[in-house]
Amino acid sequence: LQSGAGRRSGAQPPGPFAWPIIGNAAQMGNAPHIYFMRMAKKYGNVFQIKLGNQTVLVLNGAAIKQALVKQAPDFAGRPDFTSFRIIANGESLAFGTINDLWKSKRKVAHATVRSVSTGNLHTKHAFQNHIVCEVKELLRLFLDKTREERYFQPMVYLVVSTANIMSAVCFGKRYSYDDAEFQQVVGRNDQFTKTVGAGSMVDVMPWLQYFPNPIKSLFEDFKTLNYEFNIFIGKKVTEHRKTIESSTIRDMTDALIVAMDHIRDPTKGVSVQQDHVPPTVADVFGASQDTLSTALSWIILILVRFPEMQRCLQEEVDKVVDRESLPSIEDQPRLSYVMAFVYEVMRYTSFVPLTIPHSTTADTVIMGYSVPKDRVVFINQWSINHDPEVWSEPGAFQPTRFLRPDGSLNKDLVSNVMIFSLGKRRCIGEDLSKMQLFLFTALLAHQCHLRSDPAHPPQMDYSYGLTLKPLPFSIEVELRDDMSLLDE
Ligand code: HJJ
Repeated sequence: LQSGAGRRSGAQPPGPFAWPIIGNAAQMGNAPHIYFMRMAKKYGNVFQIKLGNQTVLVLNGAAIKQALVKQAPDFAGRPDFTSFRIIANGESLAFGTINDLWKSKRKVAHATVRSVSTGNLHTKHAFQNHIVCEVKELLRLFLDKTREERYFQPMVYLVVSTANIMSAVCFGKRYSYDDAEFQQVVGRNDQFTKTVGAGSMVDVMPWLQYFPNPIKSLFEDFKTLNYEFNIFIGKKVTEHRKTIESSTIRDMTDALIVAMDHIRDPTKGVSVQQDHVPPTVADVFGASQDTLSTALSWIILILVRFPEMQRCLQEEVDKVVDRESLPSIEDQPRLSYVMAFVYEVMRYTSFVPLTIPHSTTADTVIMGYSVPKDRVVFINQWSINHDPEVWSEPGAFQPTRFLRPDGSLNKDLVSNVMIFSLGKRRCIGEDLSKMQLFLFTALLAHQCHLRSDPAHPPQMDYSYGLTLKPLPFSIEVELRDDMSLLDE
């Protein structure tokens, strides 16, 4: 009756020897997902480690779908981490615990994100328009920087650029590249990502925040950035509430106000119902600008590192789109190589190597091992994207692995890439992200050549956090045509 995944109590998961006080923290080093790959080879897809005095269950490969999909309710919790309590004052949907109120809010958040992006043909075109406008601004800036400095670092501009796309969607406003307030709000993704990534020191050894040390100061910076981020979002929501007319929804904040004010927390009295809008806007705006700027920086890094990829992309885009128009969502079915490239960037970089940490909501059993309630669970997405049983040469960058012999996109194979998680906690921005990455890549290939600085060839190294960020690198940009569509 029972498979390996039954509910019968089983043995403790195996795992490496843990040192006193720090446990396995030192072995994880600055690439925990790689350490976990090694441990999975030795102990199997389910094993446990110790971080500080906390036991952490690590799931790899096939165990991930089993936990997040087949045993979804048991594995949908979030640990009560020190850093998670700071984000949106502990009201974040993405980092918060699961309950009935959470389920209603997630449903509304998901529907609202769709309603301003990929919901229907009309919203898709409005969203596309925001993206195209912002890519034009970005290319103008890239050309200016190339003229002024020749080689420049693109990362900060990519952050402002993706934040602007979501600012247009969320608030109906874009900011200039040198707006100091906006830079302050969106310019500290490194601190955010390092503090909330799986294995973050302050979460596994909370006592570190109580005496002077580098982890304490990182955490202090994290608190400041969240405080200022919340003020920025709070102001936006207040302005919107003052001027909203429910007959004309201007942007996502308006849409969320209309949709979320009906939601009641049954555990609270009528007079103390919270405003659910600010934390939801913070999650959508924060998550999209951090993850999409990271994705774009990897795309650009790979384009300059492998110039032949640029040529392949341009060849396909040139077959489908003429010089008098720009690539659009209608072209997507015929731009299979562009989509294959985007999927290969997601697979190869796996720039969200581990999901936001989960926790168990009940005593349970996975693959024959018993796991108690409230166990911290790390989900190693990297292990799926680099599994040699699934991918030939997983360490090689090969977009064509996703193409069928007739050149069409292999839909079955792309669904094996895991970067948006699975199950009850899966990303609500997946469709939005894929559309944005497709357009960005197609527009870049159609409009320009990118080259790296030969004095500083691009590295594939990264800094670890919730998202893996490439190390700083420099590029130059040249338009493909003198007659530019950018002037229109
Ligand atoms: C932020 C960067 C922030 C929030 C939210 C409230 C929802 C990469 C993966 C998921 C992203 C998860 C989410 C992040 C929320 C940021 C982000 C920043 C302040 C925030 C798996 O994003 O610098 O500040 O406050």
